[in-house]
Amino acid sequence: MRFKMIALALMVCIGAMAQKKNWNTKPYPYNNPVVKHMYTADAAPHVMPDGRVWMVTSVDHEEGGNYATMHSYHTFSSTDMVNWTDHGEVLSVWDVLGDDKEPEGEDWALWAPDMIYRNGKYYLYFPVRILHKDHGYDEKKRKTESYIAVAVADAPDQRFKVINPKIEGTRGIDPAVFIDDDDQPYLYYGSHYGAKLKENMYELDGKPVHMKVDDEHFMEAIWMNKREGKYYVSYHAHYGKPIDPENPDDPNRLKSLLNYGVSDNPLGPFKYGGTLNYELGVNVNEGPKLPGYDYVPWRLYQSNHGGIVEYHGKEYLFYHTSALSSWRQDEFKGPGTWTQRSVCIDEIKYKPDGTIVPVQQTLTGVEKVEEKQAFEIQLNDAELQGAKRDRKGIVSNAKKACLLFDDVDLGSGYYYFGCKVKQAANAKVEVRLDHMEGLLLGALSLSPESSTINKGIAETFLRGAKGKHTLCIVILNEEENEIKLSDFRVFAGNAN
Ligand code: FUB
Repeated sequence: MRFKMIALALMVCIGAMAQKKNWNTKPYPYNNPVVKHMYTADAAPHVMPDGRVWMVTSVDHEEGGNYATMHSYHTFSSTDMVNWTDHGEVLSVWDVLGDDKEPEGEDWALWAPDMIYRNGKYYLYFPVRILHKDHGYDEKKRKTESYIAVAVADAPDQRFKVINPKIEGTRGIDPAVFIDDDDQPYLYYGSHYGAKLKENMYELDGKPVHMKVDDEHFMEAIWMNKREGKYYVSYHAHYGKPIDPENPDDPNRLKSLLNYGVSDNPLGPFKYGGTLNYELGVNVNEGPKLPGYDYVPWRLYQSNHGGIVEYHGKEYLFYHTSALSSWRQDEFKGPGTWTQRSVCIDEIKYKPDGTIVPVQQTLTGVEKVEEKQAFEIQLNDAELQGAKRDRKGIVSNAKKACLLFDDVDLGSGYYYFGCKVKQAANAKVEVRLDHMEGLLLGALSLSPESSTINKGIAETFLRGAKGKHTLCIVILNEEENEIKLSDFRVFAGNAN
């Protein structure tokens, strides 16, 4: 037995380092991972204005294996969480370098990205990770450099164009972008950093905050999720004790989890909440077990990267495993290697007190989402408080005005609100549930330029817009300049 354990530990270690060939062409027999024709990692999911869930992913390769060969991003979209369309490569390292060459002695790679919609544009945030080869690949001596860059496109399936090759003030990898209900965008990255983004979305607004997360295992891969008014930061937590060949299942052994913390503030401090996702391949009930053991062949201790999205009443964790490459390499007969990862999706469940139940990793994946509601709700004839109607829309110069739309059926979720800005000024437009002080679902920040930006169309993401309600559009207009708005829409309730 002792010999068997030592042999297994060695197999796992050697397996994790060596590059195995992916020779097995048999169709992969399970639903998770969701993309099977290529290797995808580091998924970042969001609901976009077309009502689909989009994710941008890093790409792992058949050859090369090591993370220094990660050079591009793909986007994928789905209407049901099960079937995913590959929209192809949207950015590569060559778009960043501007020509076909890496500078002498440097090895450039693009790691975990994120993508978000704002004011008619899609912004792709990505880390540039440069390995200086002066000391070869000697782990201890080599120098690496990393920072965050931004690219922009008019649609999430188009080629992105770099608009800021290095966001000043950033250092580190794994950017995640989050827009709060008051319309303030935030960028998270590296180990513990969070910062406000300027309205232009490609510069930090002030100094980054070194966020307090009370978990000594915090490592990287921040994701921000807001639920019922609380900010949930989740991240890759690394436990560093090496595997003891005498005790390979020691719970304190080298491993990677996703843990989370909770706060009332998007920049923390965060109180440790627990584990969101166990080690990859652990806690999997179904499927094959490694011969002679009670765990799956792709149980791996390295890297764990998550993204969370709410879609029509359920929350989903996007993470990656190497189940697919393990199948291609050994048909599940030996331990998987950490060479290629693939995106999996499973449901997140909460306890009534708001704590997260660690995700049950599955091979079957999640149930199909089937929505029958209309794509768009056209809003007509609001009751006006502090505003009046003219031929072109709603006009107001009051400090605070309110448009009340009765009986709006938001069903299982409508994800965007929009309107036309005919005459603009510095003001805030808030979308609230039921009344002027009701739950804030989203907001628009208007400026004198808003009537020309995105052809005057202003849009915001709505968080938590479901069920039948009165919708209250509050116009906060401190300077009391005249504002004219029209064509109010609530949309993305179904896939376009
Ligand atoms: O995929 C490359 C790197 O591995 C990511 O940036 C990390 O989060 C880890 O997943």
